[in-house]
Amino acid sequence: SLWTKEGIIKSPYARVDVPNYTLYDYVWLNLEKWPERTLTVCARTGRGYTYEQAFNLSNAFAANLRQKFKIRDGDVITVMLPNVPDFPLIMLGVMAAGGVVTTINPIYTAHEIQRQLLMSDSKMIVTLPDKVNVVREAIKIAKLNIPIIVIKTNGDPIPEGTVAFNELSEDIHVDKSCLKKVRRTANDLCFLPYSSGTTGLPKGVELTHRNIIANCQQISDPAINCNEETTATHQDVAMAILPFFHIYGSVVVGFHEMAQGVKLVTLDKFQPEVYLQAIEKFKVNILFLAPPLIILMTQHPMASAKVYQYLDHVINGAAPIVATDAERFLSKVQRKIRFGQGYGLTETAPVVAMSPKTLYDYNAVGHPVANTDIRIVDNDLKNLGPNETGELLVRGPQVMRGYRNNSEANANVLTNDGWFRTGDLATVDDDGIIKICDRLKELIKVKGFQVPPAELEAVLRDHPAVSDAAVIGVPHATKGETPKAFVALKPGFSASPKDLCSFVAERVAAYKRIDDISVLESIPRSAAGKILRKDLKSKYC
Ligand code: AYL
Repeated sequence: SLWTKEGIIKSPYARVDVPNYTLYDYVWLNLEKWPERTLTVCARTGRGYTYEQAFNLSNAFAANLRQKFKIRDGDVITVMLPNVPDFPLIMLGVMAAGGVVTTINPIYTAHEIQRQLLMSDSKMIVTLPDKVNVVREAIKIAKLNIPIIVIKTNGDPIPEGTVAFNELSEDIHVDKSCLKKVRRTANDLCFLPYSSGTTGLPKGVELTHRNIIANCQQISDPAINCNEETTATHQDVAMAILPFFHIYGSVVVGFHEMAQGVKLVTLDKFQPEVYLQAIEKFKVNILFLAPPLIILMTQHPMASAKVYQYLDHVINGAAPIVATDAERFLSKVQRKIRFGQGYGLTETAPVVAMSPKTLYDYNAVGHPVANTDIRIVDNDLKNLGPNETGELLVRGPQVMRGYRNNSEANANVLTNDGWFRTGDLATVDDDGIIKICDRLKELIKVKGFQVPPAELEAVLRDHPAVSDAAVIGVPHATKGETPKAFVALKPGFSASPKDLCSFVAERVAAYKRIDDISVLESIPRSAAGKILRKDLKSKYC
């Protein structure tokens, strides 16, 4: 049995070795086996790189970061890009320069960008030319003065005062020997994505080289891995449609697949027709998806068995899939392919559990990955048994070091005896199969993206007429969930729900917008001041 006497659930997979490398050394380790293979290619423009080109350009970029921009070990650099083919080169280049990557969704508003620039203490930002205006606005609000690097995706001149990435990466005169001065070990930070976790505003999630390498190794177990070996005659093709700025895209699709020599087909703008055509054209055989994409791939008029003829593996993650949505998609494919599920969090780099190739249960997320223990606990953190519902706790080499500069949040989620509290409700059966039941934490997920209620509540409370605000998630057929807000108004003030909705819309990215706001006399709060979200849900939803 995978259950121990104490009520801990073990992984069924053989322990994996976590080599003492940096992430860039790990990704490039087998480079000489496939130098000419394509690393990335843009489905829209055909722009891309071979593995060897990517390695060389990425290191020249790294050397210039140290020489021209004085980047030093541990410095944080913000990457705010859609999935352009250069994205992996930039991440690995920053790391090779000793830096730490933090990523921002390119549709973020200046208000959202400036907060992360400040919190992460970013030394520079990499973005697209058409994002320079909003980035400059954010830099101004944050009272910073940091350089802006831009990716040239066409022949247009770049905005004045910015530096082109390709000038730094294609610089053949740069002296790469300066990279020998970089002192980074497996236990140093390399990635700082933002997550709100259980409660509150987004926090920097400190991930080390080891955290990410461990997770790449863990999901490469033959029972769950999607890949055949890259050889002279074979290369797997994965679609990189999930954003690299999110941990699912960067680690599961990016680093994990790159370490195995896979071709990544990138798409920088979501155009359903281009996306569906590319699946067939590039003979994509591996698809990492989230529920809204699976639904689109079922309903779109272009969706057909012909488009999906090369698929071998489709993996859902980041949010629960409705079983009938999975079945409808598979009936479009018309062949028996693998349909798996991954579960995890930004804080666990990200995968905690993944279904083995043999499991076809759309409500289950499989077993804990290698080197990973989990347990299901009650409110007092006492272990529960098979088929009982409780909070899922994780222990493993992929668990983050902690939230950046936030001992209070760390104390809430990291226990003294080495467990991480996910804030998710789950059950595990006698065979060690995990099912995620619900979210205990306040986090809302819209299309698989985090929408922290505290962030929207803070925006609403900035409105001159609002005295208090609460935001909860309500179920939505295609988005999974959508935020619903309640506000109390200051005496003598008035504001219509429509005005409040546009006030929020001006300040947050489109997927965080609220279109349902109710005005209440007061927001229900506990004696300690906590919003009683359950009461709001049961009374108004
Ligand atoms: P974050 N089913 C249900 N809920 C899920 C699932 C799933 N398969 N995966 C993630 N969640 C929810 O940080 C859960 O509430 O990372 C969890 O606490 O944006 C929260 O999402 C974490 O949200 C993969 C691919 C994990 C992706 C990921 C997750 C990255 C999402 C494993 O194979």
